[in-house]
Amino acid sequence: MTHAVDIAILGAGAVGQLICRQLTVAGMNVGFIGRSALEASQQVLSFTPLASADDHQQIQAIPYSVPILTADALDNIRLVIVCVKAYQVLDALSPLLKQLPNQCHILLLHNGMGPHLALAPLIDTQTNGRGLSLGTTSQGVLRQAAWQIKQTGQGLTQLGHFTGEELTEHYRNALLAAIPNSEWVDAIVPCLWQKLAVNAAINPLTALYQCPNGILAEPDFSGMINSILDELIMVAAHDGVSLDKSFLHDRVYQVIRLTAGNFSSMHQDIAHQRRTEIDQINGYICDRAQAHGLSAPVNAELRVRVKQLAV
Ligand code: KPL
Repeated sequence: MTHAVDIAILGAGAVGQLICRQLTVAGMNVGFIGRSALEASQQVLSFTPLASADDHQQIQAIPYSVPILTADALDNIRLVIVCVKAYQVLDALSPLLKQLPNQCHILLLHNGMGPHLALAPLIDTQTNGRGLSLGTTSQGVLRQAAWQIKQTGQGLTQLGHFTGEELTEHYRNALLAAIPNSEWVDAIVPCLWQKLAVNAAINPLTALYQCPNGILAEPDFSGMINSILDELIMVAAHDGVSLDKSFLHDRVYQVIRLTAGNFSSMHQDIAHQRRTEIDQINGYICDRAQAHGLSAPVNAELRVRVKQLAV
């Protein structure tokens, strides 16, 4: 017996495809929301798992197929996982809100912060029972071709409620069972700020200095990284989130060590002349500073410099 697809993924980038693979393997009925009615109704994807230390043979790519859903066929969807870039969230999701059933829950899973603030008022909790959860993942994954990804690292995934109706226990348990090293946290916003700190420190510096993450361990960068974190901690405190400097500092340097050979997503965006997420990373710190009548000059300068690179 085939079951109707009830989990939809919006955004078939590296993270979207990884989550899709993990939910498929766990037996969930998952599909991608297509960009046009002309797309195939099934898409063949390729997933290469992470090699373990005991794997002496070459790891084989695994082909599998997933339904592509059109925007007019979303009646059975109960959970949408949004994995597009942060700057695409509102444009991609807003037109779908009226097509999705009222009881459909939305989970945002992207780098950077910001879209949740604009989206929250659109999630009309009183009348339609919709809810919004947020998440962050540090799983390493590389997109090798349009529908081909390779897992490159393990990492923590944190999910939690933000506003409106809570995600039902059924879907919460399904997500936690499917995504390795994942947890449901009581307060997700501080977790997003912690991840933002990692991206705010690593991404613009690797993009500006055209280097892999590991180079940032050199002492030349420590003053800059400290200033980025100090401003972020000050702004987060005005947003009601208290962050510990030594914890954040350790976390940034741990990621620099663990991903030393990798090029950050912002470095890759610049290298491929794609739009970056600077507005949702260091830019978010500046925007929240401004909302509180403050300034974050170091993050503001990085925002300007990265934008200059992108033209
Ligand atoms: O998330 C990342 C990114 O590149 O966007 C880090 C953690 C910095 C790893 O490269």
